[in-house]
Amino acid sequence: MKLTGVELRRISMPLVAPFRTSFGVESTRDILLLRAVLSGSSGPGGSAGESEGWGECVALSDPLYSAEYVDASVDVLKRFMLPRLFSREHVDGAAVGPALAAFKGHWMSKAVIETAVLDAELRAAGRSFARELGATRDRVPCGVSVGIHDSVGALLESVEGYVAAGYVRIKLKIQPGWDLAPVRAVRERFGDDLLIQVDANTAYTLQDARHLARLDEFGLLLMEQPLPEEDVLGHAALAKLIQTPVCLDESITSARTAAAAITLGACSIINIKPARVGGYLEARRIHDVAAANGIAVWCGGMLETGIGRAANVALAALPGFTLPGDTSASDRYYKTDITEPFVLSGGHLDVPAGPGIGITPLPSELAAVTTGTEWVAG
Ligand code: NPQ
Ligand code: MG
Repeated sequence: MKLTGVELRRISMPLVAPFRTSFGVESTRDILLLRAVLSGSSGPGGSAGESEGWGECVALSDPLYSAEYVDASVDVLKRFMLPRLFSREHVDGAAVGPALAAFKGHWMSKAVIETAVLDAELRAAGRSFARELGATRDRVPCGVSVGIHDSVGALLESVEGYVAAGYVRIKLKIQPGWDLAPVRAVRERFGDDLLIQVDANTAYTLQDARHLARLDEFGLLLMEQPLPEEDVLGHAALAKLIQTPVCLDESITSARTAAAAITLGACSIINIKPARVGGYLEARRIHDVAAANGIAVWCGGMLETGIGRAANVALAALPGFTLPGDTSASDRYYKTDITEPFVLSGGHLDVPAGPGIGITPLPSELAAVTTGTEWVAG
């Protein structure tokens, strides 16, 4: 197959409520979607030898979660990544990572093009993304990420709604000044059986170890990324000082960094976000490394639309994903999704089973949120 062109489409998606984390608050997601067109395909899904696939770039508007941001993604794709792929006579999903390996970082940009090419390839072959990755389940249990609220009362009201909706695990965003009180309140209100974890998005330092140990009494599943991205050794030290299992998110950018973090004792659980590690194929390698080391993994989320969500749900169906992920239903974030919505049923989402990622944007919903499109010809 040859990559003949790519459509870069920007959409603006209003969130049902502002989402606040330790690094900022956002009420609208400005998202880059990528539609890859490949020729020379054969198989049930390919019409006239042409096939297309979709990917969603999870980069945020500002470089606050990680160094990446959405305008930079457009730039690096157009200027460096797409030309390199267009110059190849043969491109398929497995070839994208190696072809782009010389470019440092830019994991989210690498992930979006790899995913779109994989989707196109698998659609043409009539094979599902979930099967291709090695999924062993047809539905996955779902957790929800709950932002920092203005008051504990408002937080309890939000959590109440998510528990009523059926979410099997609650993740509370924390930061200095918003940690012990909200966690205690949620634990007291909903009882010891509720699965609760916290995510600090790098807001603490090792000096806070004694304070963070005060969360031990609440029986949390895990504490996600309390320290800076580069502070892997700090996490290893912290893990010895607290009872709550340490989980890494931002620090894990590849199977190699995952192996190092595990060896150093910096984490006993990993949040796998495919886009943060350059794509679903590297995500699967991290899953494999973790499984071989007895490390549990779960699938993170970046407030994806149905396009990104479909692929995440497929990954979350792999056997090593033994903890519920941030694979929430569409209505957790958006009143109207750009795909058929993902709806929670008994706390689970179904894994799409159709060819490729198994879902495509609905033309009218997509048009309604589109702020710009650009065709990049190969
Ligand atoms: C995390 N995601 O696990 C991220 C952080 C994140 C679901 O908690 C707008 C504002 C978009 C804040 C996407 C979840 C965001 C955001 C992701 C935070 O760390
Ligand atoms: Mg996180």
